[in-house]
Amino acid sequence: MNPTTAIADAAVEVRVRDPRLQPIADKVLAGERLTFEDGRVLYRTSDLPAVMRLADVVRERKVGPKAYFVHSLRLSQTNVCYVGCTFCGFAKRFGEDGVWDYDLEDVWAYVDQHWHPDLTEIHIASGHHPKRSFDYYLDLVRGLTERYPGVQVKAWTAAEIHHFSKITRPRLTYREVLTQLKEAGLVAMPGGGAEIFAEDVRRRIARAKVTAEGWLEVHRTAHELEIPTNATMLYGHVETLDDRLDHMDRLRRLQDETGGFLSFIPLAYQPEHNALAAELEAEGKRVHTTGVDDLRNLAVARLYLDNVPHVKGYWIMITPEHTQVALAAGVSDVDGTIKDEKIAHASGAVTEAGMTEEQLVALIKGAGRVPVRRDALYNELQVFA
Ligand code: V47
Repeated sequence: MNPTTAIADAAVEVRVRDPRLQPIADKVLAGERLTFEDGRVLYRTSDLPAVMRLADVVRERKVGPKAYFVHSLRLSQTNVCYVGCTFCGFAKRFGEDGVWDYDLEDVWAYVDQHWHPDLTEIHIASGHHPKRSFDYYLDLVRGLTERYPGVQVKAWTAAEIHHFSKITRPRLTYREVLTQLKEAGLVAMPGGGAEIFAEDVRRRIARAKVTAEGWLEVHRTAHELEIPTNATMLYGHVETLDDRLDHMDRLRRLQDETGGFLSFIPLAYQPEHNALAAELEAEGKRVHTTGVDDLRNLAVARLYLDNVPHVKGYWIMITPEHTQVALAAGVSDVDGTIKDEKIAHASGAVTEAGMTEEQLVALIKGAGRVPVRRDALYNELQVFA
């Protein structure tokens, strides 16, 4: 190991023990873009503290001392899904135990049951239902928007938008589907369904889902229609580190084109009650992501995705404790109250299904940051100075 090298600009100093990190640190401090090869070094260096510190510098430059959360409700109007992604423990078929499939009245009753006066976001993600028509989804968005004024509907992953396009006759384009959803009240889109873009992995874990190109095209179209979106990456299963970089690289290129991504959310694979977990178990490879991998992955994302405003630590999948530490590794957003998470918990997530605002504020303050309650579009609603 070379002697410690201090790299400084006017405001910050980052100590680097691995000499391979030195040119990368120089670039980060100069605000220059990192290459794929730089990403490989970041994923492999043993000097994780320096990687985290560099990511923290980038975060600080983007948002200062603030860390964001949203008062949000998760809504999955159904878990009926026939796509068969092997990492998923959430999907059910008709007639199976634990299946649900809400009519619109059930959706309103669900929201009423979980209602909170500070709620500003309903985040919807569900399954690819083989029988519901596109009109049902339009009525759902319209109904939520009319019934709960002030609440923003952030709905459906690109995979579901692709599904809506497939079920319409004559078939609607992504642009037509999104235009109609926007007219019905859709404000933003979540980032799910991205999984891993690399074709060989996608074929193994999400064979019948929208392709990587399709996912990116849906988001490109949403951005063109001024619907901001998020992006996720499912990691910690059978992908390689290069696959992760390739995934982020494709997102970075799209963001260069459109600027429509608000936030990037790495999703740590939850390895229980799903087919992939059983496959990995049989190969003796079923493991949960480690805290070190979670932190490194978030830090690399912050450094690589220089054009995305926020990196989100998803406490549901990496625990509130790791999320708090992640606020020192590039994370500027901790998602939100959520209240009733179903997808990760169907695959064994050990966290609660929701957190209170008080808990989130304490989590952020405990990391030395200023909590900011935001809406789905990152408008600041309350600063907890
Ligand atoms: O689309 C499914 C993933 C996503 C598992 O946009 C799994 O703000 C890990 O998209 N292990 C839903 N992941 C969650 C999601 C999300 C979460 C937080 C914030 C945002 C946002 C979006 O979860 C699915 C799928 O990609 N998923 N099963 C599993 N076993």
